[in-house]
Amino acid sequence: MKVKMILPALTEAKSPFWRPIKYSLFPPLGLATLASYLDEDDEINLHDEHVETLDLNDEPDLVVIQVYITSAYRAYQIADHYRKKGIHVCLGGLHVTSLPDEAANHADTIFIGPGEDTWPAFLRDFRSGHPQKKYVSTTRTLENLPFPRRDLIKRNLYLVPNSIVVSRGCPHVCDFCYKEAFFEGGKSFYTLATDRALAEIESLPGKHLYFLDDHLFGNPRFVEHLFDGMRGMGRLWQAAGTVQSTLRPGLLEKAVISGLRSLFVGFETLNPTNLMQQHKYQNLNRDYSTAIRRLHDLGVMVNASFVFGMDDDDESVFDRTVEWAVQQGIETSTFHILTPYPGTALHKRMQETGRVTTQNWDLYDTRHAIIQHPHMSAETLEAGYWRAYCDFYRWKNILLSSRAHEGMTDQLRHLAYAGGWKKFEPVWDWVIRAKRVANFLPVLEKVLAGFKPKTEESAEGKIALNLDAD
Ligand code: B12
Ligand code: SF4
Repeated sequence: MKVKMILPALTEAKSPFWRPIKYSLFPPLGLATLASYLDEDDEINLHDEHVETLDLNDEPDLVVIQVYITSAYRAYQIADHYRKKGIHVCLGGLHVTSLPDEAANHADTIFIGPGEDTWPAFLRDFRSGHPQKKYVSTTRTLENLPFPRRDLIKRNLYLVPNSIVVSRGCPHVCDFCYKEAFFEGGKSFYTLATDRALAEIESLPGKHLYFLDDHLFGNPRFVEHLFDGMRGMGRLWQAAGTVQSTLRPGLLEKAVISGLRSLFVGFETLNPTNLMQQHKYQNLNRDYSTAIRRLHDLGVMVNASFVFGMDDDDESVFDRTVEWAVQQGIETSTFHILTPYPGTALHKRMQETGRVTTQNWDLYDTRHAIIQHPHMSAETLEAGYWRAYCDFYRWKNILLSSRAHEGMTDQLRHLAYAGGWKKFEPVWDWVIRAKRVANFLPVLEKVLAGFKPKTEESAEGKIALNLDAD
């Protein structure tokens, strides 16, 4: 059977004028996971439109498309094209789960929720000639999960080919997050068995890993064993975690010894009323500065995530947040405008009070104001968002922020990392077009390692020094 798997891109990622590096970071891991359930003699073509041009002139037996909200229109366009040719089209992923009726207009079969249970069921039905119109995930387990078919991934087109997930979902419930809607009807947080996770990690070539788990530290016992198992593997890795998890004694140290060098942390807002409103209780009464200091003291760079436009924000939120982030010596920041994704508790609340201003999914990219805010116009929100990015990544602020670190090496690493992402965008643009992204992985590894060759020993040394200082 000929199977074509497609991750469609949002318009920006295909621009002939400008290619942001963020779309050439990670390969389509979800589709590579689904591909692992196909037979050995199936002919699989896996395409990621973010990094390659799609050829739509083929005639596969089955087309499989992953749909995110921002690429939904493109996904439907591709689906319609293949359906006109009489080819069976499957649509699944986050947006399909949020809005199944919309997606069903463009598909022969839709999938609700994660695919590990429904996709093999569909394949059996399809091969026997009786595919259904809709499959709903109910069984949530990663037991017997095959390794993703990474052989189908064009590694040279990505800066971070070794992305991996060892869990699904998250133990928390924040109003604006996609997670509750996506995992409805079953468990919303579950992990691989430690040995299975370690085996997949060992199978990945090179040093660098990026855990794409929503909250890698969500099950402390699981990750403690994982980090113990990773000790000695010589890995350098990045991941996402909560403020709370960075404050837990002992766990972060284990993570660092096993190779953690940069963590994406959801600070979201500096305002406790906002946190209450979004039910982000796990951030309440946590000392953000202590969390950052702890990470920095252990040699972990911080990628801080902030959301603008929660109800208690006003026009001062942009400058205050940037000023605070610079003072803290945060290396990189990701800013968002509050965006209620369909299916979330936030969306329900906003919709009920008539505050959602558009249903144009292209604008749900967290850069557009698509809600009415009690104190700010859409223009103010969007202008503030762009100003925050501009200000945070001014050389003056990058330099200032790097001085929050004590050692010269950490200051240099800060400059190289922050500057590398945001100050050399024209270089990235050229590198992407020249298909040379993969050549920069060794540079990323060097920067993460703080320009030191022996990562693990230096981490242990750093932890020992910190303990002595205490
Ligand atoms: C990596 C990532 C990216 C990467 C690349 C995405 C990629 N290559 O897949 C980059 C950096 C480009 C990116 C960009 C953006 N992202 Co993003 N990203 C992620 C992240 C962290 C991991 C995705 C992943 O690999 N998951 C692991 C794999 C195994 O799971 P999966 O992909 O979901 O696939 C499973 C199921 O969904 C299902 N499935 C999926 N498709 C199909 C199809 C069929 C037929 C079937 C049966 C099943 C099925 O089966 C798979 C196995 O269970 C997620 C968070 C998350 N945890 O998912 C956010 C996330 C997907 N991103 C999000 C957003 C908002 C964005 C941006 C708009 C952000 C921005 N402001 O720039 C952009 C635009 C994305 C776009 N192109 O349209 C949201 C999506 C919200 C939504 N409702 O769609 C998420 C959920 C983050 C969040 N918490 O809000 N992102
Ligand atoms: S902690 Fe993060 S991943 Fe978990 S529910 Fe909240 S926003 Fe979502």
